[in-house]
Amino acid sequence: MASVKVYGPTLPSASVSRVLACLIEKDVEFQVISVELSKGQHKLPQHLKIQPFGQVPAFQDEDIILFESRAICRYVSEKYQNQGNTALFGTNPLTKALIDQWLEAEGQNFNPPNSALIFQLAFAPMMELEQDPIVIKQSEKKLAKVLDVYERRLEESRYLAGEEFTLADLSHLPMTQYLVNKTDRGELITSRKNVARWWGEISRRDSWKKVIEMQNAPPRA
Ligand SMILES: N[C@@H](CCC(=O)N[C@@H](CS)C(=O)NCC(=O)O)C(=O)O
Repeated sequence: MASVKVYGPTLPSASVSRVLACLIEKDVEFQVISVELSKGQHKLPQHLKIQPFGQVPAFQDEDIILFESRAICRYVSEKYQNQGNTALFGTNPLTKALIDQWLEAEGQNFNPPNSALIFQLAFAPMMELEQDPIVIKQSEKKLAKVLDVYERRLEESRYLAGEEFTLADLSHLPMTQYLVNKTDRGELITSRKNVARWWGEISRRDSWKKVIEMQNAPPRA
């Protein structure tokens, strides 16, 4: 089997990390093709052909080209259904629907306030931009409400979509990692008993540890 290609930067990128974690869970061989954001390579015509919005990741499996990290993860899980973690995207219509439901919750409910908070607390200072205290307060409040829903859900089931680790959980890894490790608001996760237990379990998976190792590896020449 030829290896699939992920186009992404050497620096950590949440959307690229989501795809890499999925490929590792599914035991799919891959190579990362360097697209350096700092050099504007994601805006070059050759990259726009595979990611028309000028972002990373883009993904190639032989003659198939895809963008959007969550769509790539769904494709990888279906195409390589019988290898690696076979429960990742469910095995029947109901489990698939439950996984999709929580994947949507991640993209629509969790990610917007979480990304806004991370941008304000971690990236704005690095980029020497002024922080906006109103955005910080509102995002924290919104995220807390979302996590209260997660807390109730995770009281009744081990993982978001049921008793198995699935794409729904995996999709939360990159941005929760940022919240816990790159901001001083990790308590939003650790102060909620079931969310904290869930985060502990999913972040200790071998697949995620490998992604972190790749992120910490010295940049390629
Ligand atoms: N919804 C997209 C988001 C992609 C995205 O925001 N990528 C960031 C890196 S994590 C990027 O390319 N940023 C550079 C830019 O937008 O110019 C996905 O999940 O693939």
